[in-house]
Formats: sequence, C-alpha cells, structure tokens
Amino acid sequence: MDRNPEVRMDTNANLHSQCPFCSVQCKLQIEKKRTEREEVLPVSWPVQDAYEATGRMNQASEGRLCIKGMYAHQHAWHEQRVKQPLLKTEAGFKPITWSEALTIIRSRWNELQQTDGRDAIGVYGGGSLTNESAYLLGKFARLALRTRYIDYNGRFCMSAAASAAQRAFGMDRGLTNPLSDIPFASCIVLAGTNIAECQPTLLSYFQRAKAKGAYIIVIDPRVTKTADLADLHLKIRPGSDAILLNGWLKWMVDQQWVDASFVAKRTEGFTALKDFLEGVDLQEVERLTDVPLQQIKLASERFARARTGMIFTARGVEQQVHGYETVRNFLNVLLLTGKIGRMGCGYGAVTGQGNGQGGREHGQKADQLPGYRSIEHESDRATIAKVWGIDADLLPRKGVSAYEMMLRIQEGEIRSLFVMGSNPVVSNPNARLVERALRKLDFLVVADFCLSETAELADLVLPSAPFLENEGTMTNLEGRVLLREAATPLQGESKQDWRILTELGRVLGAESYFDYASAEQIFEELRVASQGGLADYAGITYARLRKEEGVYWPCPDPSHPGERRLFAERFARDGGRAELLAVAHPRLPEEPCSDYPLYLTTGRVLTHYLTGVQTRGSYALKARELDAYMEVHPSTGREYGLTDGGWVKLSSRRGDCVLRARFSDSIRKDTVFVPMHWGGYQNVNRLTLPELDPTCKMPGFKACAVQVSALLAGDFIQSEQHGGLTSGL
Ligand SMILES: Nc1nc2c(c(=O)[nH]1)N[C@H]1C(S)=C(S)[C@@H](COP(=O)(O)OP(=O)(O)OC[C@H]3O[C@@H](n4cnc5c(=O)[nH]c(N)nc54)[C@H](O)[C@@H]3O)O[C@H]1N2
Ligand SMILES: Nc1nc2c(c(=O)[nH]1)N[C@H]1C(S)=C(S)[C@@H](COP(=O)(O)OP(=O)(O)OC[C@H]3O[C@@H](n4cnc5c(=O)[nH]c(N)nc54)[C@H](O)[C@@H]3O)O[C@H]1N2
Ligand code: SF4
Ligand SMILES: [Mo]
Repeated sequence: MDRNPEVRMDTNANLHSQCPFCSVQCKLQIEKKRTEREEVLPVSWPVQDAYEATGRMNQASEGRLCIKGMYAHQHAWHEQRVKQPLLKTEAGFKPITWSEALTIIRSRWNELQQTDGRDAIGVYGGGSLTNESAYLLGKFARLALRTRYIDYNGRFCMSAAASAAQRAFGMDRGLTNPLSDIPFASCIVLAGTNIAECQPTLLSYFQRAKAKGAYIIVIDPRVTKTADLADLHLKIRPGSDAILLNGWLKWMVDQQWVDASFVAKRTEGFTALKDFLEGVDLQEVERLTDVPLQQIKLASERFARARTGMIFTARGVEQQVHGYETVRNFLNVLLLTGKIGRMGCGYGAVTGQGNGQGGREHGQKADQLPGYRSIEHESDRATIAKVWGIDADLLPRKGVSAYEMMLRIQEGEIRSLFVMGSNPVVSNPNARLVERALRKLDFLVVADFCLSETAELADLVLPSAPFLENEGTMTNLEGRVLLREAATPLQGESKQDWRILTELGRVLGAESYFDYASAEQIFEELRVASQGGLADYAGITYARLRKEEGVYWPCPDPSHPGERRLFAERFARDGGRAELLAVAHPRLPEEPCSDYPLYLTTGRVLTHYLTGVQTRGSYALKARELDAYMEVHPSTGREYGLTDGGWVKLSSRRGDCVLRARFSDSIRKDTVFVPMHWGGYQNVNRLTLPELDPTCKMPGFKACAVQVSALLAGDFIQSEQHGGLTSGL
C-alpha cells in the first residue's frame, strides 16, 4: 500500500487551495505539521496525518475554516485513492492503461449508438465539477455523443429554489445580495437550513446580525444548532411550510402590513393572490402545520413590520415534491413586504455544493445550454451552435431529469451511463430501484478519484483529479466566481475532468471541438458562450480573478465590476416586474398511517459531506461519525422498544435500512431524522419516495412515512445484490 503518495512538494512549502466541499468555498492553506521542537514531521509519517489546513482570508469565509476543510486533503491523499484506470473483470477491478481504457470506451459506445441510437448513452454530472468541466461535460454530451440524456446531481439540490427564482424574479442567483448585507437585516428567516452544520463559516454573519438586534425566525422540525440562534423557532410538521406561509401571508394582508407601493410598482399577480388568501383559514393552517396560531401571527408580524429583512431557504423546504411552490410562497412574503433589492433585504437559496451555483448555469442540466440558456429556445440554440462552430440542427433537444434517467435505464432505453462527479446509487431517491437499474446497464463508466458505491458497480473507472490537483473556477453561493489553482501535480495516472473530456472527445472523433491545452482556454470559450445570457461571465478573466479574488456575475464586460446586489431597480423578467403566485395548500404523497406511523426526514451532519465518499476517506472525519444513525425523540424511541445507541431497522414501503438510534428531545415526537452520508444497508435513500415535483423534478427527500423497530438477530434486509432477502448484520 502506498502510505506516502508523491505529494511532491518541498516539505516547508505551503499549499494554497480552496475547500472542495460546500458552497462557501473557503480558502485554505495546507502546511506540514511540526513536532513540539518545531521540526517538520519525519517523512515516514503517513501523509494524511502529516499536514494540517488552516483558513486563509477571503471575502466569504473571512478566514474561517470548518472541520471538513481542515481535513479535506486527507481523502485526496488516501492510500485507496483511484490513480489509474480500472477495468471490471470476473476477478474484480484490474488496472489498465489510459490508451486501453479509451479504446474500450470508443468501441463500446460506438457499438451501442449504432445498434440503439445516440440516446442509448446517458451522461450524469455534478455540482462539485469546476465551471470549465461542467461546461465541457454539457458540450461533450451534445456534441461528441449527441445524446439528449444529460443531467446532474444538482437536480436533487438546487432545482426547486432555482426554478422558483427563475419564474418569480426572471433570474436564479442563489443569494440576491452579498453575504456582507446579512448583518444589516433586522429580521431574518432561516427556513429548512442548518447553516451551523452545513455552512458553518457563515454563522458569524448571522451572529453579527443578532448582536445588532436582528430578530431571527427558524423553521425546522428539529432544534438544530442553527435554531440556537432563533428568537422564534417554529417546530413545523415536515412538508407543511407552504401552508404555514399561507397563514403568514393572510395575516399580513389582513393587518395591512403589505408594502403597497412596492407591490404596485414592482410586482404583478397581487389581486389573484389576495383573492386566494381570503379563503385561507388560519385555524386550518395551525392544524396542518402544528405551529400555534399565536406563533404564526407573531412571525408574520415580525417579518412584515421589520425595516429590513432577508429570507434564506435550503433543502428542508425545497426537497419536497412541492418544493417549487414552497419557495414561491417564501418569495411571495418577500415581495409583499418589499424586502428585496436594497441593503439588508433579499433572498438566499443557500446553495449546497462547492460549485452548486456555477454547476447549474453552464449546460449540464437536461434542458440547458451555457449562460443559463434554454436548449429548446431557437435563438439560444443558434447562439451556442455558433460558438461551437456547428449547425444548430445538430444539437439534441432536452432530455430528462436525473432520477428520470434512472427510469429510462430501468426501461432499457439508456444502455450506458457516464458519471462524472456524483454517486447516484446513494444519492438518488428510491435507491433500491436505482441500484437495480445501474446493475442492468451494458456499460457503466465512472470518473472519480474514490471508489464510490457507484464506481464499485462500474465496468470502467477513470481516475480523475481531486481539488488539490485540479484547476478551474468555482462560483460560490453569492454568485461570486473564484479561481482555484492546482496546488500539487497530478498523482499517478490521474487526469483532471476537463482533460478526461478532451481525451474522450478525441477518441470519439470530435477532436477539433475538444482541443484545449488548459482550463483557462475552456473558460475563455465559456465567457463567449455565456455572453448575453442570464449568467453572463463575459467580463471575467483568470487575470481578473487572480487580482480581485472573485467577481460576481452578471459581469458583461471586462470593465464591469460584477453585480453584487440584484434587482435594485427591476427584476429580470420581461417587463421588469416580479411575479406573485397563489399557492394552494399542497399535500404530501405519503402521510404517516397505522403501518408507517412516523415521518422520516433526512439531511446532514457537520463532519460528513453528501454520500460520505470523500469524508469517510478522511481518518479524522470518519472517526467522528462512524455509522448512520436515526435521531428520535426518547419517548417515541421507548414506545417502539428502542434503546439509545442500539441498532434499529427503519422501513418504508420502498425498502429498509439499518442504523443506530440516537435519542434526542430536540426532534418532534412524530418525526425521525437520518443523515444521508452512508451507503449500502445504511443508505436512507433505500426508503425515500420516487415522486418528483412536477415543475422542477425535485424528489421529496424530506418527508415520507416509516416504521421503526429494534433490529433483532435474524432480521432480514432486502438486498438487490442477491436478488432477495439477506440476513441483517
Ligand atoms: N456538513 C455538511 N455540510 C454540507 C453538506 C453536507 O453533506 N454536510 N452538503 C452541502 C449540500 S450539497 C447542501 S444541498 C447543503 C444542505 O444544507 P441544508 O439544507 O441546510 O441541510 P439539510 O440537513 O439537508 O436540511 C436542513 C434542515 O432542514 C430540516 N427539515 C427537514 N424537513 C423539513 C421541513 O419539512 N421543513 C423545514 N422547514 N425544515 C425541514 C432538517 O431538520 C434540517 O435541519 O449543505 C451543504 N453543506
Ligand atoms: N435522502 C437524501 N438524499 C439526498 C439529499 C438529502 O438531503 N437527503 N441531498 C441531495 C443533494 S442536495 C445532493 S447535492 C446530492 C449529492 O449527491 P452525490 O453527487 O451523489 O454526492 P457526492 O457524495 O458529492 O458524490 C460525488 C462523487 O463524485 C466524486 N467527486 C467529487 N468531486 C469530484 C470532481 O471534481 N470530479 C470527479 N470526477 N469526481 C468528483 C466524489 O468522490 C464522490 O464519489 O444528494 C442528494 N440526495
Ligand atoms: S465545508 Fe464549507 S464551510 Fe467548511 S471549510 Fe469547506 S467550504 Fe468552508
Ligand atoms: Mo446539495
């Protein structure tokens, strides 16, 4: 085993990088640890442990770094990191050369497309990819493979907020304001967002607001670390946020707290919304949400009557089968109270992944072309076809969303999948079906530097480069584009994602369209492709990013400073007005019943990241949370015969998983919470719903019905691998 992979650096040199995990994109510095006598550690020391990272000054994190950033280098230097192409054989994975790997891919893909057509191959990307790689992945699918099937994991992340902002404001940029506006808000709503664990380095902005007297309202079925900030915590019934907001809206209209002049000048749709609210019954809202009427009124009053205010939403309210409508109702509150487009007023969809923002702008989405353009829009098609030097008719039309691709695989329409930057077998809803589908593929290719659960199922794994070895831009949650340069040379046979795509383009006969020598060259093309689009990067250059630290989009030309605060004068919709929308009380596809009596909601913990592949590859992070667990109220736990720390079998109509019980009186009695960071039998997505939001195709990760029982010796867990039931532990 390779205990000391070539970090090939001077032991005294510091590495400068950016955390690969969440959307804050904290800058960091990695240095060799020193002994007590201030000597650098001996070279025999395992490289994972020999270095430590500290935060570096930058505008978003202000020099702070959370525990994931401190140990992010550990997975990149893990001894089990994938560093050469791997081919699946009967005896397991066998290392092969790049040239062998590319030859296999060319012949399998050519063969499949000849027999089954161009759409026989699907492409699946991710929000961790740099802008350059995400852009190139979209171009690769449309131009080299000419398949319409491409989508990415951001579908499960930002799609509800993105589609809501797109329709209400005409533009989706996660935060309409810079982070530095937060301390100027006098009322802040944090809805389904656990910033203290998920974007910990941002907590300080909210603490500063609070110190200046801001009133903070947290909406969450659990008392999270974020809820500790709250002046008012609404311990809502899962999935009922849109209903709660109908209560807030009705109360503010009844009390005449609406900003009438803002509504008249800057919005449309008020009359229909007002008519709808007349029929809303506050007692019914109280009953359906389980939030006391007095708290509904208080929250409504505090927000409406505050001088300035901001609303932040994240996956708790968005990952619902009515996530789009729920976000629209939050935007209704913001618009009716005129709290947008000025200092201390605005909306924030707290973006998740490192490049969750840029990753949703440049064409790895099923219906999208670079610059947030539409693949169905003729003039957008013509613009991009011109940049790419092809006839617009060659561009495929829109495909389907991430989970729907899994259904197409299950139906046999997609026969090969290329995955870059995601672990879909763990992160998709209804994961047992997804595993069955992926096993059915004729040819699964995964580009990753870790052997994720999805890579384990692959026929071929391509070694990509982790953050320290990769170069490119990432757009943080504020819409600020940042340059992350490579800190170390590539290890082994690894290649950066963009380089892998250029090689694949070449063997597929599209060499002239994929002829790039650096990430910067790709960015130069992206600038042109995004010019005039909503997410306009035309004025941003690597030279500027090096000099200015980061530049906000839209930035249409090199002399433009980048737009920090959006919608000061007008919204991006035709006519410049924002749209209000009446949202009827939505219902969940599945409510608790006598067989499945509890709500399951899912989410995150501080020390792990998403499907956990990367953070479980770090000794320091893995050791802090070894197993999946289920947070349950002690009285509920006892009612079902559980013990604190004991093993539990958790089941829904779709499947079951095995976890440890963790008793906590911070959670509602009718709800259990499970983090999403583990695979196999600990994968909570074996239980989640297949239903999708009709507008944005977001799954309902945050609410389904489950039953719990103590795991007994001989209990059975449903397994795909063995085609039936296997013994529990
Ligand atoms: N430590 C860590 N940080 C991360 C990540 C990670 O995996 N680990 N992932 C990153 C990514 S990609 C993302 S998308 C973000 C996610 O960031 P968040 O959305 O903040 O994280 P979650 O834990 O998924 O959900 C937030 C909260 O929603 C609550 N919730 C559940 N159901 C409901 C509901 O019906 N209504 C309301 N109001 N609240 C509800 C949960 O109890 C939870 O506290 O975090 C990013 N940062
Ligand atoms: N139940 C439930 N399910 C959820 C959620 C939830 O809250 N509850 N949240 C959803 C959300 S918000 C998200 S974002 C998804 C995330 O779901 P996934 O995208 O599946 O999660 P990751 O763990 O980030 O998987 C990324 C994989 O790509 C690799 N990787 C990381 N960076 C790169 C890179 O730059 N290049 C390449 N080639 N590979 C890379 C990692 O090693 C890892 O194997 O999960 C969704 N699923
Ligand atoms: S996980 Fe997010 S908050 Fe933590 S160091 Fe990384 S970028 Fe910063
Ligand atoms: Mo996410």
